Amino acid sequence: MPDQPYETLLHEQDGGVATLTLNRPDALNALNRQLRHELLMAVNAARRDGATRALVITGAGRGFCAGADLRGATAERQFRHVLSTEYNPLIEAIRSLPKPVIASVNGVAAGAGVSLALAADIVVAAEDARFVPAFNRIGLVPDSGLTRTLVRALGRHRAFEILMGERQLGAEEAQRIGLVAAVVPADRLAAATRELAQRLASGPTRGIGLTKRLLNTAENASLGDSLATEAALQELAGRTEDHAEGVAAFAEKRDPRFSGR
Ligand code: T3D
Repeated sequence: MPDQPYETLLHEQDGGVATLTLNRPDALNALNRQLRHELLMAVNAARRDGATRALVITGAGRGFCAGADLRGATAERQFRHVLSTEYNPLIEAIRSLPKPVIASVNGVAAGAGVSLALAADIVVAAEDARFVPAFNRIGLVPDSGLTRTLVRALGRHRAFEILMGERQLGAEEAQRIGLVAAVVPADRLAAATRELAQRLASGPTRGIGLTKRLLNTAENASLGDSLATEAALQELAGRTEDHAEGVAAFAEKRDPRFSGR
């Protein structure tokens, strides 16, 4: 594979960490068809690549992602088709990726850019990052999973207030309400993201992937179904080399060295 197989996306591999940088900075990394396609290809490539044990998504320049590319937008757009075939598969690919996904929000996230950031498993943001739902400012409804994410995280009243853009949602408030895990000075974002990603990439990858599956299931499941799925996936996690290594490390009073197997 060439070093840079994409045109609107930069791919960087550092040990077990793959970083995808949305690279249309002049448009604040707005999602045109090509970027949507390349992002989906890259997430699927990370799924297949056994060496990748954590995925970072970030933006080039001063923005994370301004949502759908509005340049040349017309009323004739096929919204349902584009959402079903491009945005939704991307969100599902991120949520179901059996590896941790970190959104490193380096500036403004708007519209589907907010949905993209919050589809990640953990969000780290620069102090000057902001989350602008933006949909209703152009007469659209939230999409790419944002209504579900916000209602579950915040309840419907707060979700409504945020979706109406009643106030700017800055990084610190996003952290306070639980959407963002950490807020760091802009010049520390890359390093803080790298540290977190490397830590996650050296974890028990299969167990982490199974944990994601459990969280996805738990969002909809009854207690009985959750308990049964936990038991079934524990059977899988309990047979990994990383579980054996974790137990051995405990007995030997040392840090575990997880291989991801
Ligand atoms: O059709 C479908 O794909 C359906 C799916 C829809 C999902 C959605 O995401 S709908 C929501 C779409 N996004 C927006 O409505 C956000 C539009 N942008 C903004 O509101 C503002 O740009 C921001 C709040 C994000 C940032 O504001 P600010 O003042 O920091 O930057 P700016 O000056 O507005 O933008 C900088 C440049 O980026 C500017 O280009 P220029 O004039 O310097 O050449 C601007 O046009 C460009 N840009 C920003 N957002 C977009 C964009 N270009 C294309 N598409 C954008 N979404």
